[in-house]
Amino acid sequence: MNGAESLVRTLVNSGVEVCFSNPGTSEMHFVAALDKVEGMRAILGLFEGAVTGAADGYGRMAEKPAATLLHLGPGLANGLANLHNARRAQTPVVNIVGDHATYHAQYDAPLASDIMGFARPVSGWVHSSTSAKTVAADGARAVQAAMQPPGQIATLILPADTAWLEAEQAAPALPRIAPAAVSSDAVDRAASALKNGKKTAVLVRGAALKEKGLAAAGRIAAKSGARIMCDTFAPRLQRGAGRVAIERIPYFAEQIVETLQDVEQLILVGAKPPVSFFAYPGKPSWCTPEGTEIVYLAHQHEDGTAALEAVAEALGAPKEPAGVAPLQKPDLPKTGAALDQFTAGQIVGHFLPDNAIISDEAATSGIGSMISTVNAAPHDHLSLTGGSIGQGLPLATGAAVACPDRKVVCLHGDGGAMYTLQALWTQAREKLDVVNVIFANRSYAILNIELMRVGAENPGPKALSMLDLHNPELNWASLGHGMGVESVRVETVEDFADAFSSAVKQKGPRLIEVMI
Ligand SMILES: Cc1ncc(C[n+]2csc(CCOP(=O)(O)OP(=O)(O)O)c2C)c(N)n1
Repeated sequence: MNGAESLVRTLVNSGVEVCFSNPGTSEMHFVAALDKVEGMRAILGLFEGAVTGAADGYGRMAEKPAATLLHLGPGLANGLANLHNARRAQTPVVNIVGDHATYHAQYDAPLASDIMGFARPVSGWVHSSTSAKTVAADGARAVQAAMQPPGQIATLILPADTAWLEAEQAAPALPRIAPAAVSSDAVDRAASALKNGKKTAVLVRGAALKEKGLAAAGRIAAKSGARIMCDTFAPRLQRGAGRVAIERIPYFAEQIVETLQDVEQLILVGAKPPVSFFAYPGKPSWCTPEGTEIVYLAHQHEDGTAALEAVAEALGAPKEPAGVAPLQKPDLPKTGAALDQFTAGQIVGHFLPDNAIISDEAATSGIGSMISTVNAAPHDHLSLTGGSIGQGLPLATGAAVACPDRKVVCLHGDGGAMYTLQALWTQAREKLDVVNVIFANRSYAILNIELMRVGAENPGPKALSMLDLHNPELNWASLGHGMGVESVRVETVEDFADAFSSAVKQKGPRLIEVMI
């Protein structure tokens, strides 16, 4: 057995079942090992941003890492933006990055680069293997590191000779590190804060945004009247009918300030105090009102769900949570209504199948669907966690690999979707069950808003042309078709309702270009 095979066997032993790949010469032994070892699905992405974004979507839904296979420094660098988003989402990911053979490094061949330097800012754990005999142990440590709560990126650099030289054996899985229990002091502090009569908000992030944590938070709300909130961009939020509906913190600083103006106590569960996404001249960055008491109930590596349940018990909260969303699918828009994000959102909410997964990078077109899905069928909502656009299509791709029995709906701005549209090809090749809805406003619309907000005065034609996508017009139906995805363009609410309802009924990838 060579080092590469010992690594693939170790990854499988450690529960890694999928490798999203874009390999090159230095990864050929790893690629060859994929055929020798049972239990590792290999999925090709045609750009590394599609590979790393898919690993993020997979990890958010499977709650364990996929591996990526990336080609030296440049391959990793192409994937960095979506690794940045994955880091912000605290998704477990194991990157395997090939490198030149150890003895080749001295010659500074063309593909030599500072791989460590590329890897460090996004990785919680980085290691470069030094011997074929240690690669397996390194792989087991990488998986353990990726799974360390709350989840992080582990990057293992694999010099080509450590892959091709003789290894001894695969390594067994290392123990999983469980989320830490919160101290009883932290529970007591939060419970007494919730009893002191002050206006309180509980801000939740991480695994506690799944049904169980939300139910505990809803019980706390039922007893104490506290508001339950989540960040604007939560990695994964379970919502829709039967779930406790929680308030989402708005995007712009002044809206956050307004939302939080009455809050006297902010209890944090795996979350940080909200700040403005960007700084703007004359506007606050820190959005929690001055004097607000900040109480840490659970840190990110701790078990937020158990902490919320313990607080609910300590308060003597009723078993029934407050704020459970009833099933109330939105009506379809009236015939002849304009096709915009709100009518499109109604259609999405109306036809959304049970247990769907929404990958949301709809940008300025996202509010309509957020409103229309509060009381839609229960679903998971995945958002753009690190602000680096081009996440949505790959994320949907990875989520569909993780959850083959669930429909994935990807809602995307046309500008962001252009960054990683290669993910469509992977969806077609793997026959993944994704409905991609592209909001074709032919604009970087959010930047038109930001241009005004930052106080850049009198934008001229050059400035405005930097935010405009009209010339030439993208044709998403053709782009999707060209990558093997059945695609259609719609211009009316009737056509979108037809296209979306038929796409969710069938299996396999579809693309709908919504002209708004
Ligand atoms: C990697 C990266 N590059 C550039 C940006 C800056 N940026 C933010 S939003 C945006 C345009 C988004 O356009 P689109 O997806 O069409 O959504 P819209 O704003 O039109 O709703 C750009 C270029 C970014 N956030 N990330």
